[in-house]
Amino acid sequence: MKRILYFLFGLATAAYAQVPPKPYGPIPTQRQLEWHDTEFYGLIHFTPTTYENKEWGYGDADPKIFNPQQFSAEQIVEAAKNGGMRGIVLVAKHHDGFALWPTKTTEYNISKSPFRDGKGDMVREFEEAARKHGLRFGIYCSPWDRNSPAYGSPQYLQIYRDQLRELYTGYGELFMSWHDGANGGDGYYGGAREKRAIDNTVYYDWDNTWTELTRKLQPKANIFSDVGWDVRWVGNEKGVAAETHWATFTPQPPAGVNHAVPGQANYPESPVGHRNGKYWMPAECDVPMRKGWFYHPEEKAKSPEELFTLYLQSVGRGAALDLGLAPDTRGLLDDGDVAVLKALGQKLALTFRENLLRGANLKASNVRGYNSVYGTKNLVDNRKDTYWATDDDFETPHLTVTFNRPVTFDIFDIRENIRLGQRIEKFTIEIEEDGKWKKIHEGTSVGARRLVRFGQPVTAQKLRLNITQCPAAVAISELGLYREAE
Ligand code: FUL
Ligand code: CA
Repeated sequence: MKRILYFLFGLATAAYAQVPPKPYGPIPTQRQLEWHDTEFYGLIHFTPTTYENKEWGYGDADPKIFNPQQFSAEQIVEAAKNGGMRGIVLVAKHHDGFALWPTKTTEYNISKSPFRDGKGDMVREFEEAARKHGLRFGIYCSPWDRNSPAYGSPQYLQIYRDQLRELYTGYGELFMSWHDGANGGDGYYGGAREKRAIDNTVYYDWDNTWTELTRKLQPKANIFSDVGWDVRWVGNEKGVAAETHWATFTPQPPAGVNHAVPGQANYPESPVGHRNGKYWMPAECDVPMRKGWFYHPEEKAKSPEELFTLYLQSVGRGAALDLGLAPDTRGLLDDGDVAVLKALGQKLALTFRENLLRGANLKASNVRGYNSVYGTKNLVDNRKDTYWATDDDFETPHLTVTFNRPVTFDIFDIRENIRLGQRIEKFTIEIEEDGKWKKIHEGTSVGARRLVRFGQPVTAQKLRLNITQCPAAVAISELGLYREAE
């Protein structure tokens, strides 16, 4: 009898030990998971507006001024790649309405410019360069169009949708469809030169555009806007998420509308998100590398150090960094910008080259079902699908790290297995000093990634991670300890 009981108990634990933790709250789709992996990408603004030295073209610039004689998508994409970016979003049409591809939808397009004798397609050139260098490609097609005579009428919506259709069908798989909330105002509008107001809660009919076009033609494209369907705007153009960043969010529809629409949601909560929000809708942190989104000769690039800090405050908070790149009138990135990107890329690569935790002893206070499938070795195998998990009733475990000898570090890296949702709410990091535990950090949300910068080098032989608040079993994919490169 006893043996049978033991046997049954054994079977039950073995079965339980195979069961992964249940997801907590909303979880990312496959397309969002791939977006999280992209982490850091670029946003390129280059239109006749560049030649006017403006930020918002009025829509009346002569296409003849768009004459980038040395244009090289290769140079720009390579610089982005050297900077550590994994994707490029091209502004295929900005508010000025000038299309960078030979569209059938408007005369106001690249074929009317001297570029490649009117036979050029810049969307194609960027797309090809991006794919050649292994970067993902996405597009931004501005809904506001200050050139179109039809803007403001129902006819324009048709034009805008046709533009999206051309972009969605002509340039391979897109990882993002970027839409901004800038809406209406004054413009050229085919010569009318007037102010046109639209009701952005209904005019663009986003539900149908995104359901009928984007989802069908580009199922891998993450829809971005201030309240996009996949990725939300962080609510500032500084490139930073809040210290606590929840990937979950509940958009609040404006009064009288039953769905939230872009251009409406400058919520104070956008940088933080909503704990236990209704949707998985992580933040994108966009910021130009220079002061403006377009190139202006008098402005200069942020330093590699500033950009590295922005990386820590965006990617390092479980969001993504979208860095604006501005080609100059030659059609190239400024040499100084190229050098800054190279320095940034080197700093990122050198900093994260060697995970000091590899080779250390990692001992957890609990491992799910005593099963090595969920053991701590998963924390340093450089794979997101393998993870350390605890039993369901074990929500506040700790993990003790012991090195052979004292090590010096200043960056801590932790990633949750977000396939199971965002779980951790609070954690602390301690080091052993003179035989006693000393707290060196208190943190909150983790999600896709949390990078902790200690501000000064810390030397220790023993370190402890305490998960102090978590509503479910812990599921951590990766841990790292690094030394910031000069
Ligand atoms: C905003 C636009 O109004 C700016 O011009 C720029 O394109 C920025 C990235 O998005 O909504
Ligand atoms: Ca892993």
